[in-house]
Amino acid sequence: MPSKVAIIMGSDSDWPALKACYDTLKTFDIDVEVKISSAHRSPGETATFASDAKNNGFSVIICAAGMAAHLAGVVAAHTTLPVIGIPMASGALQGVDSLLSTVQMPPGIPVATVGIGAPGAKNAALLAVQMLALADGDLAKKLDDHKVSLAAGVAKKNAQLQKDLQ
Ligand code: RP5
Repeated sequence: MPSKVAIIMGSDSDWPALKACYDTLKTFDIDVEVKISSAHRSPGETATFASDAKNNGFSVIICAAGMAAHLAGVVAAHTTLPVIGIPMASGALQGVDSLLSTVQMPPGIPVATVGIGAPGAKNAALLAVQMLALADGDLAKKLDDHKVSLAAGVAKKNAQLQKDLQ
């Protein structure tokens, strides 16, 4: 069965920061489903999605939520699939609240928590790809190429800096 990744967000207000996650997964040609489902506002729907995710062909679930962010934790409570949590920078505390809510899981229910907002969203996608690449040689090769392109980008910027400084 082909690998599929779910991106779940607590609100449509999370989408602008989360799009980096979707775009990165698409760069690697990953089959992605995106959904709005809230641990607080639609708890039944969220629990059902998480409980059925494995049977529905998902391999990894990425959850993004802000404020008192319980989405990743609730999803992780209902599945044995790996869950990646992205704290969103919404509300008065701009993501510090959601970071602590997402990362401080009790022993037994892990959530792999990335950084706040769009940078974390991009890393969540890459982490999911790295998980899938454990069983997919073509994907592993794409990740190697990605690392090479990162290094090439730094080298190019450094060359420009040295030129500017002359
Ligand atoms: C969380 O509350 C959502 O994930 C969002 O980050 C935050 C605010 O939601 P809205 O009031 O914008 O819908 O559940």
